[in-house]
Amino acid sequence: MIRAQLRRTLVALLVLLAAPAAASSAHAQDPAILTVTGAIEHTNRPPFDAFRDSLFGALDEPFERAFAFSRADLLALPQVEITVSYPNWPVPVAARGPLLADVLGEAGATGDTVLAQAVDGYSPSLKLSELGDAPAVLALEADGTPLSVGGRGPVWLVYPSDAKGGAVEDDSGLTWALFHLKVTSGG
Ligand SMILES: Nc1nc2c(c(=O)[nH]1)N[C@H]1C(S)=C(S)[C@@H](COP(=O)(O)O)O[C@H]1N2
Ligand SMILES: [Mo]
Repeated sequence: MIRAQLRRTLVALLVLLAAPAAASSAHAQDPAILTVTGAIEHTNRPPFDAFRDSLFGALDEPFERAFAFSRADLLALPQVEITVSYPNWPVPVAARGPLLADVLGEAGATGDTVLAQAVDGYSPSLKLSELGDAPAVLALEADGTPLSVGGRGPVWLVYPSDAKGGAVEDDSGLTWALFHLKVTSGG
């Protein structure tokens, strides 16, 4: 009687202990959707592999040091929402996700220049000092809807239209379908 009760209690305890472990190992199975490479202090994956890292290879972006983020990793960082409008947009957009600075911080980025590369090869270079205090968000969501691959996702780099000081004509530089941030110093 007492043994059976003890066994039930032990089973319940084990289930409780196992639950968080199961949840975090599920996260570990998530694919990387954004990889930071280059001048970074922290790494969480091996260097470029020509067979496995085929998009990096096709875009001629091999790397030694890399830190990969799953969607869950990006959602685990503080989320910021900025409402942004550009002259060529029909309506303002509320973009939500972690700050670029926080993602670069996680990877221990040491450089000031970031190549923001998309799956279609679009890859503008961004000088972090030019952004000043303006928030740059790695948006996972726009107007409450997750960004899809095929749309602006999986990640869309968004910063306000006046971020770099002068007037802008359009949203060039706001990389959609972003998958790679390459950090360099200077250049
Ligand atoms: N992945 C990706 N992001 C991109 C571009 C692109 O070609 N590919 N074009 C940029 C430019 S030049 C502009 S003006 C805006 C809007 O371009 P779009 O209308 O082609 O989205 O997206 C920016 N982000
Ligand atoms: Mo453009």
